[in-house]
Amino acid sequence: MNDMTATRIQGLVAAPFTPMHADGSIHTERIHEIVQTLISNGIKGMFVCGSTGEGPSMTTAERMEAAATFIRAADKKLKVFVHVGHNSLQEAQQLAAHAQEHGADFISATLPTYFKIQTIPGLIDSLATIAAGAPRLPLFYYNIPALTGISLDMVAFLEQAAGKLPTLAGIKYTAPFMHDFQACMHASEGRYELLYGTDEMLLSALATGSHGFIGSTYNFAAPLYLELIQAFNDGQLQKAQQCQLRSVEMVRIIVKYGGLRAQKAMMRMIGLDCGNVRLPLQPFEENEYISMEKDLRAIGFFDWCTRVAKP
Ligand code: MN9
Repeated sequence: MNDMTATRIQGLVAAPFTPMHADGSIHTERIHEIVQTLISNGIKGMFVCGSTGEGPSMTTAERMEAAATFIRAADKKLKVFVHVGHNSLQEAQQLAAHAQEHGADFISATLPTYFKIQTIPGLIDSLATIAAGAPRLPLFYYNIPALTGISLDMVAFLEQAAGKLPTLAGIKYTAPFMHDFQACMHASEGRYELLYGTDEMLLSALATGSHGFIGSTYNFAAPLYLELIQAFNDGQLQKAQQCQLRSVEMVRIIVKYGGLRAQKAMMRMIGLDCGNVRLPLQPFEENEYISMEKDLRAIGFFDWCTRVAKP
């Protein structure tokens, strides 16, 4: 482990939704309340402008404004990861520089998804271009093959990156390949930090020995996952399994209603309205809202969902 990675994340990092007004513009004033709610629900960090935050749908100026506002609102009480991935590596580099200048703790990046990277040296060189914008910030490569269509061998990447990417701290790993995730934890003499990103498989990741998790559902179901982690640490495997099953049932409902668009609507259900998704994601309709709320009630969601911090 190098100096850059000396502080390892223990616990949950939420990927907040970017709150939006009805016209799609960013609801900057709502960000403070979102951050306070994460803090009061035991969350350790935030991953801003990622998939959940609709970063790829935002302009560079909007991303900078949202990131700066989240960082200010966190006021050092949460670790802040700023996602800077962009189809233009130069824009990504500028986003990285902005994140460093505004006090982010980490940067993370996917790579361009239009012209996809084909080789590990190409991946390393592209990440180096982004990292040049923020030479003081640890960098996490964001591996999410289901969305990027990029699925290079992450073990080989970590083995080859050592020495070539001095700020590389690890990978935000969002894929169900648990054996590969575990191998990454031990690649390059265990130098790198692996943060797991498939919330409905958190228990499986715990079983591999991991202890840092980044995801969308920690925005609205943090108590459930904290109970899961506690049960696992106390050796109460059956209880941990029950908690995970609830998460699996919840994610099945989320998937039924279209994934991210449905999750953003769930924030309004818990009392912290983040508005609708913007195009190209399909706006959530009122009739879907009523029907999904009924489905969530049936699995007891409102008994173990996040409690909103009232100012
Ligand atoms: O990376 C998120 N993945 C996507 C994190 O956005 C594709 C996850 O937190 C999922 O939203 C979550 C529900 O499937 O596991």
